[in-house]
Amino acid sequence: MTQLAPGFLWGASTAPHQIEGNNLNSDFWASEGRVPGMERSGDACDSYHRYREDMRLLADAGLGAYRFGIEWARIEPVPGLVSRAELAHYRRMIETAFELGLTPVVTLHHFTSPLWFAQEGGWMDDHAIDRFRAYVETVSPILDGVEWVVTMNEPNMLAIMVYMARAMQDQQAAGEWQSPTLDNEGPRPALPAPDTAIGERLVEAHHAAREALRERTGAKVGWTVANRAFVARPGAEDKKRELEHVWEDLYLEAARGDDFVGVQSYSSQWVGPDGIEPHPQHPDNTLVGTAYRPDALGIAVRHTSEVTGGMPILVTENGIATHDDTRRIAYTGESLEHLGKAIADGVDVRGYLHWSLLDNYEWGHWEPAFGLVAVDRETFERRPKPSLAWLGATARQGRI
Ligand code: IFM
Repeated sequence: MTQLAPGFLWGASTAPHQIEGNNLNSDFWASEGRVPGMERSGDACDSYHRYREDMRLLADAGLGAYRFGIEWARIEPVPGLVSRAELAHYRRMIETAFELGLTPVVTLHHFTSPLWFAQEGGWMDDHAIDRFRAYVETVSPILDGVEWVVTMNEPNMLAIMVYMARAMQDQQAAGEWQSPTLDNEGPRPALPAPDTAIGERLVEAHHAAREALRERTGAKVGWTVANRAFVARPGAEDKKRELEHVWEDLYLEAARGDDFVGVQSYSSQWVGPDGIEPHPQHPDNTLVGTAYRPDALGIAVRHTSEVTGGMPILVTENGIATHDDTRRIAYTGESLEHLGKAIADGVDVRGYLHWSLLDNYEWGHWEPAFGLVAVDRETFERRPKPSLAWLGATARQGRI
């Protein structure tokens, strides 16, 4: 058993576009209507209106932290026009979290941008950094009292999304949409690795946002990185290091100087001399096609700690896409065992936030169910699964 430090955060994560519904002014909403094979987010889980109910479920289960996001496209629906009503909406969310005894972990950018920003040229446009920094400055006042702020979610996956969006625009990519968060190995065509030039631009944006937040808030600032938990076959260590650089280390190195780094882990991937090995079809594979690998979380936090020089880590996402909640509990329990061992070995982990609180919109797909709570998509009724109470009980033990 590993005893956890007092104040260790236990909770769950969400993202605005995936749960709020009707994110009408965002780039992703626009692409949902255009790209074949993409399901629409629509009303999503209607969390824009039902956030109090969501937070209450979490608090009542005994969990103490909630990661949610602010949607840039709502705050600034057209360039320079700030919606005071939307700022007030997100401030109400933060205050609701305080009122319910939840520590808010607030993400400022989770894959989606305003449509106008994308049309202007997106992240590679000359104005991108100034635009993002201005948005961060605009939301800073409503972050009063918030201790944990994530500037950007999974910049490494965002780099792939931005690249894919450009390729689709240039008609270079044909065929059906497939979210980059779905497994890219196996029978599907391989995803491009994160584009390094886009990645470097996102690093610049993160550093600009960090500076703006430090000047205006007392929050701990960091960003979250999707971890592939690469494991080398004998003789493939160099290949693994090469892949790690492009997939995650570029982003982890850029986190040095932050107050914390977010680790997001779901599965692991073998690396052979020729690169990432597709893993075979298997009945244990998850609904997003990834292998069942709860050991990934241990690999991810150890690697992150090594590359960042022992920075404080928040597990900002870990979970499994399955309709079988018993399997979710088994996966999460095993993941936590690996996390506990890493903590016992000295990795500085400050919290565990499960992905996700709700069954939500998985970037073009509704089938993958990551939630501790099911949501009726017509009535929006929330139906907590046994895993919610299980995670709450685990949290109350204060040890792993
Ligand atoms: O749903 C996503 C989330 O938006 C980013 N991290 C991975 C999750 C599951 O694929």
